[in-house]
Amino acid sequence: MGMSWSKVLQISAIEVVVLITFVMVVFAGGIERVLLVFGIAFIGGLYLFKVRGRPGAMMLLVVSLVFVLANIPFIVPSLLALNSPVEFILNLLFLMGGFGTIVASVNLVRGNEGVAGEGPKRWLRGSATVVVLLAMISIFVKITEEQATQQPGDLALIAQYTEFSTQFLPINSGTFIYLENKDLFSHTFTVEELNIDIDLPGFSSRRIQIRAQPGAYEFRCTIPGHDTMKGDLSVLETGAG
Ligand SMILES: [Cu+2]
Repeated sequence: MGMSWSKVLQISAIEVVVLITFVMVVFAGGIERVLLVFGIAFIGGLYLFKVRGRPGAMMLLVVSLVFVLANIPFIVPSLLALNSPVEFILNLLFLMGGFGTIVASVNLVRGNEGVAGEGPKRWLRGSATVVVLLAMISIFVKITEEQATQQPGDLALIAQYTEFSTQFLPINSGTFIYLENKDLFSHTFTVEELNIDIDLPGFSSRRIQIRAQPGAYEFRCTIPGHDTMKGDLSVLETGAG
């Protein structure tokens, strides 16, 4: 069929939004390589669409369906992290971009004009409004939320690049732990035996006091795919608290 790139990009504008989001997230760091595979598949789909038309649209549809389904376990916790605008807005764009790609691809497969069609246009306007509204709410929540700061005597545990800064946390009962997430996506600090389950949205900090009987406990992050984020929490003796 053959089409100019500008025409391809024009009628599949949402794919371009998704690709730009990819690039942003990859540069922000800490994102799994799987995303790159999706990025390449998207570009492949765009190219196939340029040279062959409909088969490319089918490929874009399949890739965007798999993309949205595969990302739901990661996106859902992030969408609950309203108090972390960077994470929240990026994931919202991800989700909307994914859905938008599905809408546009379906339209292309049916032989219509992709994003240029009336349905996708309405969808785009609607979701843009939703993103802007939710982004404003998220920023408001962030501004009004108190961030924890590290106090003298606190034991610090930093989450960065989907790793905890240490795998051994020897504490006395009553010790405060200062938790900081330096990634732009969510982690948790979870100690099941002690009923501790702290959400750490992207770029957030928390401070918690741990009171427990002496013993060995396991702390970990419960986000899917973060199985390596775990360590030993040893409570050495019962403190004055
Ligand atoms: Cu994690």
